[in-house]
Amino acid sequence: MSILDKLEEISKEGQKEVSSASSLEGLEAARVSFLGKKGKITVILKSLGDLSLEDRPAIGKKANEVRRSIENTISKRKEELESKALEQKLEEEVIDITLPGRCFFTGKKHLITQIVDEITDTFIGLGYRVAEGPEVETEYYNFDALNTPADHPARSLMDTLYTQKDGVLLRTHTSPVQIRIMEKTLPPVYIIAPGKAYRRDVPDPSHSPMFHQVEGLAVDKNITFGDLKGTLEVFAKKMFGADRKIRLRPHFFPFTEPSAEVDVSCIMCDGKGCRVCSGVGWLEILGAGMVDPNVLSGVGYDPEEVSGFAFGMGVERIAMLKYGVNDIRLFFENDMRFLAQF
Ligand code: 2NM
Repeated sequence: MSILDKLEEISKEGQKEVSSASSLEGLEAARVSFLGKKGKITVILKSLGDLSLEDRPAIGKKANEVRRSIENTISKRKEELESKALEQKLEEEVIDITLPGRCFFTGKKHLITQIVDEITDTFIGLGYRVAEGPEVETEYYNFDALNTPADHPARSLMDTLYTQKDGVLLRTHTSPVQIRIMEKTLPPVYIIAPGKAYRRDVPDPSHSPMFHQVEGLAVDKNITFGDLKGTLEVFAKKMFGADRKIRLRPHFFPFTEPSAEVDVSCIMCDGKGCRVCSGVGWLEILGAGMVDPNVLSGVGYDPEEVSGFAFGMGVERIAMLKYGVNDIRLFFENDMRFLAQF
């Protein structure tokens, strides 16, 4: 076979291999096998020097034509394969912008914390300061300083959680915080004490051995029962709606005299009577009264000089009324299906 025929054969073979390359890798392999250092055409071009002078021009010309034509085919095929690869990549990466986004739960404050914050903010707006104190208290601050007699049932092992240590207990209300503040501060005093309180209760729909309280205290010259009523009315309207009314019923607490329980007109029926208020039109929201002179003198205040009012509320109770929750235990089970609703 003549070299020209051989070149013609290599040309056909090269065109076929290059055109049928199905990937960029395959195309490169084909290029190397024809145009690489030891490629079929390169070998012929390198051997031109061994040919006779008459044969050399024709064969050289043909070899160069074949090389150029294979090069052309390679670059055309390369373009085709590259655009095919790009198209495939674009198809794989296509984004459906009509799909709804995925929602992530961002977390939020526990409902009890929300209510504590809301109550706290209302009283900060009225000029009160926030006070905190220990949850493990002494019998003195929890009972004695609050005018609670030695034989009062609240002190019993049935109602109060005592520690191993004599005279040390878990506070049953946040009032001891207010005693501690009064002991070291001269009047005027306007404070609220939010925090946890503990009682020896078996859990049921309305009892939990740990619950939250916000208590308030105002001591100043000429503080009256009217000041107490006006303050609680502002609070009740802020918390339950501007249309709410309040009423005070006589009650007894060891630390206040006179004392009252405070009701808000039913948030469901506005006082007409319904299932929520058991037909009476009123819901109990807190206890309150004028600070007993014994409590004032116990912290070194002169009951002839100053007077004060105090109140206390259960945060879980407020939350249950406001949101229609019927079991206090739901607040402490940490079921996200419940908590995420608020
Ligand atoms: C209540 C009801 C009435 C109260 C009294 C005091 C203190 F320390 F000033 F004496 N703090 N909180 C009080 C009064 C609490 O809770 C139902």
